[in-house]
Amino acid sequence: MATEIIPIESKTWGPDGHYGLRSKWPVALDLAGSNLPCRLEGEVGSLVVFGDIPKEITGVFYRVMVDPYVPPDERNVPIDGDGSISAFWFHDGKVDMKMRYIETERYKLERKAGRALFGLYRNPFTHHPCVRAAVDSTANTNLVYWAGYLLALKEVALPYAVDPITLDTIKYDPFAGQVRAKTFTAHPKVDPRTNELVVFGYEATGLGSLDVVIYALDQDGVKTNEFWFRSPWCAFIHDCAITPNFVVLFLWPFEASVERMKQGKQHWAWNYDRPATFIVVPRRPGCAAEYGWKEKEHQVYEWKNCMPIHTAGAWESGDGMLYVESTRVHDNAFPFFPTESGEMPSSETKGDFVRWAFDLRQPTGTVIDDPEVLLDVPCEFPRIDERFLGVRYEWVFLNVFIPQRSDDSRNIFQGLNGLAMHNNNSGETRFFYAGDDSLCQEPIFIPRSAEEGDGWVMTLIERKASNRCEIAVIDTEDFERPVAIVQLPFHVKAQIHGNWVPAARLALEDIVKQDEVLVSGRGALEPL
Ligand code: V55
Ligand code: FE
Repeated sequence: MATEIIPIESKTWGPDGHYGLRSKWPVALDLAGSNLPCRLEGEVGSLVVFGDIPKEITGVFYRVMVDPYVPPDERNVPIDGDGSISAFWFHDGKVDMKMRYIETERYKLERKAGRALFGLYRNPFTHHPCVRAAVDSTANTNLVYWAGYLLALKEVALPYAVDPITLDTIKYDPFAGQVRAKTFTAHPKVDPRTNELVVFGYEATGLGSLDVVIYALDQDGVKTNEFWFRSPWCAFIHDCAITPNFVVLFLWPFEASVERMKQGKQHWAWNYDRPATFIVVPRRPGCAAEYGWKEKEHQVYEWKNCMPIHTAGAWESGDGMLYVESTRVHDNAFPFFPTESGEMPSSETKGDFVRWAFDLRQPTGTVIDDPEVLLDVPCEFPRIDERFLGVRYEWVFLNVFIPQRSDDSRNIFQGLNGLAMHNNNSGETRFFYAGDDSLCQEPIFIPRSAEEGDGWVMTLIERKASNRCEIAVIDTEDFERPVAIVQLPFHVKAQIHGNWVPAARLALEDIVKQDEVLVSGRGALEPL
């Protein structure tokens, strides 16, 4: 993170740390070591594969990383910086790779200027006056394929639509004219039963506003069930969960203040007096009536101060309970956004994976019971077999610190060096250890049969010693050992989120069968 200065000698070569020469890049943890700026655009056909990639794996693994194109402001935070896509095309046991920046307004303006014009994360008062009217999205958080577009998402703004094949940036705000919101979550959820994309936006009418909107987009991108309400304070609302009848928003105890932004400071400050808060919102009129809720009513539930970061899934019990599973950090997990007075989280901060229980018959404002701890290790990026999004599921896949390889502290600031596959019914957990000096990223799941959890899990692995990255393909029948390793010929920065899109959904199956190499340099694929 930009706030911590590292000794430059440990990361450079030459008798005096690159002979005493300095680059124009801020010396920051998110721009050094495994996070060195990558900024590569290009294509590699047929990556080296160890083992065998099952032939049934046909589609694209999309990932997005935060990779500032120009040296950022000294106070840059790790979640800011231009979004760059890595797309891995799996077909016939082979993998082709392509990397492109999302050509946001911000990226184009700064690239042209050759220097940073945007200042702090989500703080227009720190931007150069000539770019204050520009879209401030870096599109760096998630990639979701919907209505024929690859949506490059950043929660501060609306989506950028990207061509899923060429990775060309098509336009900003592809669903224009339907909802007056200025923001769109980086974690919309696909409801597999209704084939809708469930969306929310917060700070939705402008900087520091309390307005929140939820709605759905059908498979053609047409909006339904728009519903507006107000947040109890201007909170950081990153992830959500869906059930057939509800959306649950996760409010982190950060607080935005336009006054503080005007002073040239960060958008967010952690507030130890705020509880983690959950807003439960009906997805359609009348669907909460059986719990005694009035029309247009939503409920706010609270727990203690903590940071419930990413959700796995959620379900309704049928007798008035709603359960959501998420990772939880017991303190502020973003030390680059300390409190207003500069108080940082404890370096001993713990993390786990928990199940939150909400009794929908309880009134708004209820403080809920402590969640049940399902996995007591530092973990992040929980994902499930997403055909089960919204209903009770058995299997959770997540990025973890392998207990046997840990210092036993459960400290979240250790690197996550493996994956877990946890069974919610039996309580059994299986681990994949990425290896010494290696870190794992968010797993995605690819189904093989109709049975939940039968298939493969993929993750990007960083090999620190050789300064390279690989993709591990793991069969869920034999989780400890990958069936294939796909080697990248270089290192890419750790990425945040990604998704698997089967070739059938991209309507590419026939093309994929004909072409050995899918990179556009060989003329294989044109936009559909
Ligand atoms: C997160 C990441 C973001 C962001 C807000 O991991 C929250 C959480 C990469 O950008 O803007
Ligand atoms: Fe996220």
